[in-house]
Amino acid sequence: MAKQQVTVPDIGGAEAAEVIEVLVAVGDEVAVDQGLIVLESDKASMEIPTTVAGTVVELLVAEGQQLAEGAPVVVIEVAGEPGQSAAAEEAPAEADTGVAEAGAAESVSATAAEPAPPESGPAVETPAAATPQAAPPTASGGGSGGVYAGPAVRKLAREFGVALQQVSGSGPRGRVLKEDLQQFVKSALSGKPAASAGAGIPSIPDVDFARFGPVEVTERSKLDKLTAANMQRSWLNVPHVTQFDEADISALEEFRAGLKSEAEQRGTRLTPMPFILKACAVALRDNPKFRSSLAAQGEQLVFKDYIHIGMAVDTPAGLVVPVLRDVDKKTIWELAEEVLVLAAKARDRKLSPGEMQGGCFTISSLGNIGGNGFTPIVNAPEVGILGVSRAAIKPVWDGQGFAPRTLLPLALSYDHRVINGGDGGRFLSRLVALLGDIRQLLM
Ligand code: CAO
Repeated sequence: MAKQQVTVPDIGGAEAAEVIEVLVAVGDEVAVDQGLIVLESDKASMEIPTTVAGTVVELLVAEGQQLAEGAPVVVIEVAGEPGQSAAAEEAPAEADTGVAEAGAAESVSATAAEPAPPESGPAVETPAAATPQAAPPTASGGGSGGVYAGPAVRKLAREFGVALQQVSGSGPRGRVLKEDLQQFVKSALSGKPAASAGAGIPSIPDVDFARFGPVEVTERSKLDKLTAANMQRSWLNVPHVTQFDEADISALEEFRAGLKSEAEQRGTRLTPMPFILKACAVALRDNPKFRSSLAAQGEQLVFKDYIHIGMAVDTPAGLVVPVLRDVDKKTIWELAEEVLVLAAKARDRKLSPGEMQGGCFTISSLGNIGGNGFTPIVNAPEVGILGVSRAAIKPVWDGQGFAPRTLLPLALSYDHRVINGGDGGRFLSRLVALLGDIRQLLM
């Protein structure tokens, strides 16, 4: 089998460029156009592809080396029948075949072409044959494996000594952008916690509202500021989808009304919330993805074998989310009591940190306040949240006429990285069925 040496093509006028990533190893099978190394000059980073297919038998470069046009990169034992395998040989009109003897190996270099600017174009774009490519962001190398980032960002991270896993990426598919890295370094230097992903987005400028009329300025509570940061982090990181439906809770409401005096005797209050919690527990049991969380930079899903549900509570100090544990194992009366206790504790600011941790899913009910729908923000790293609005009696066609039914509007938001529309539809339909016929909660 013939051996051929692949050399560095014209790299867009740069005298020399640094090898910032070696993409192949000895023994690797490579196809035509597959990237061999990533070079970075002052102007651009570019992937140097092979013009021949075969097996890498010699690696002639190392990271950190400066390479100029014509420098040898690898020796490839060409695949296929001798004499007919090299793409460069078969397309001499397109490729600069500038063949030179290098030991037993012929030398081929990639076509001279203007390198694209770094980080341009989608990472999956098919490269033009035998042309230095603007290097796509990779998820390997540089001690930051699993992180999606371009070579320029990787280089900068190396220079700063930053492990890219620590940086939240605000680019497409969570890619770490230069701005994310800059923000991370800035935060680290200032001693403040790293800003949320999206640090690269333009900020909204401060406006002097007093120019337009009298104003009053107040300091925001710690809780308010924490909630704001959490909301922004979730909103920027999680691709949200929200699905809507209405549950016919006429029978549930009748049942609940019948239990009013028993609730009084027990010294408690029975709102729709315990039933909604129980219905969610059954739907979560049956749809495990809704009780999962992403881990290892999106490489893994952690499925939780417990059903703890957070409940958003509106308090004068701000929003808090206590977590009811093992909802699937508790009775409606136990849940009713726990809702009252946790809501009271939340309003009195008596919740311990432990009582606000460990949720798999959240319910946010504005049923006592009003509105017929809203799109709740997922409480990341959870992947789903149910928004409950105010039930109302509406005419519903029963096949013969319109009948008054009590309908409860539900909005299910979820993380589309984990849950697709089918999963979401199944979860919500199950909830609607469970709340429409609460006997099913026993099954
Ligand atoms: N439709 C119609 N009525 C409803 C209802 C609904 N979906 N949900 C509750 N109600 C009724 C209750 O039945 C109760 O009336 P009765 O005593 O006559 O039965 C009344 O509204 C008040 O209920 P409640 O709010 O005190 O109790 P709850 O169990 O429904 O909810 C809690 C508890 C803590 C979730 C709620 O008080 C709360 O704080 N909700 C706000 C959550 C929030 O802010 N979410 C937004 C987060 S994002 O900013």
